[in-house]
Amino acid sequence: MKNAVVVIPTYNEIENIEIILEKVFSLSLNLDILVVDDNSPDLTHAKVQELIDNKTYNSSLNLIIRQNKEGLGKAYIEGFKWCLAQEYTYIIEMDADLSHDPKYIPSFLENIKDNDLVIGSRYVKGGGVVNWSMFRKLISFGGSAYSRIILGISIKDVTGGFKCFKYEVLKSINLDNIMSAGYAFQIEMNYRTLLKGFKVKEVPIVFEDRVLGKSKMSKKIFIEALWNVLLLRIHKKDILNEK
Ligand SMILES: Nc1nc2c(ncn2[C@@H]2O[C@H](COP(=O)(O)OP(=O)(O)O)[C@@H](O)[C@H]2O)c(=O)[nH]1
Ligand SMILES: [Mg+2]
Repeated sequence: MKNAVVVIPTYNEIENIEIILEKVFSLSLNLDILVVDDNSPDLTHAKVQELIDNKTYNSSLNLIIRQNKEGLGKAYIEGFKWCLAQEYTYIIEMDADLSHDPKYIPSFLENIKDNDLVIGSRYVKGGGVVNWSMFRKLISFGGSAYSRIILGISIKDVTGGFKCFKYEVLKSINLDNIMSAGYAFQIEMNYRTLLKGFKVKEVPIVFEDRVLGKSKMSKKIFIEALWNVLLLRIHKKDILNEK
């Protein structure tokens, strides 16, 4: 088994990609990185390919280019399948836009030893949000509360995208059955992890809104999340019986 990999989905992150890669690799933690790009028109993937070709990070940097923009969930599923095939013990998810500070990765890797999923959480003691609009705070906090109530779970930050899975968790979830393409993906992965009986821990992170590039949040993604939480609850039994 290999050690740990950080999966970073990208869509038009040309201003951020080099900075985030440098920050993660400068932790010197024996981590690999997989960038999953949905054929970004701003050529984020070409920048990554250039760094691979120049061997800037030896062989630690990897890239998957997908044909079309299909949402963060689909990008992660393809990335996770690659990580499982490569047999990484720990698989970390992280945004490219510098909202997730890599300085928390050591605490994730420490906590994952006794847990199966570690979630970087804005809503536990010590966590927080910096520079987000009132509107985004409301969607995020409200979305977590809504999911908690409908799904009957106790995770405080259900929608966050900075987390660390053990290999066994991703291996046990049937990734082809994931319904959510947008940000509901995060909720769905948490729910499926809990239903499998795995141990989940939240560790505090301070999330900072992006300075460069644009958010891909949309009304469609928001509605999918509301709807899919209900679908997940309705299909709870099927998910429990899934192989
Ligand atoms: N590959 C891929 N990445 C995406 C897609 N949508 C968003 N992302 C990436 O997912 C991460 C989170 O997206 P972002 O727009 O920052 O979401 P926000 O922080 O909730 O506003 C960023 O790294 C995006 O580039 C997509 O459709 N495909
Ligand atoms: Mg963001």
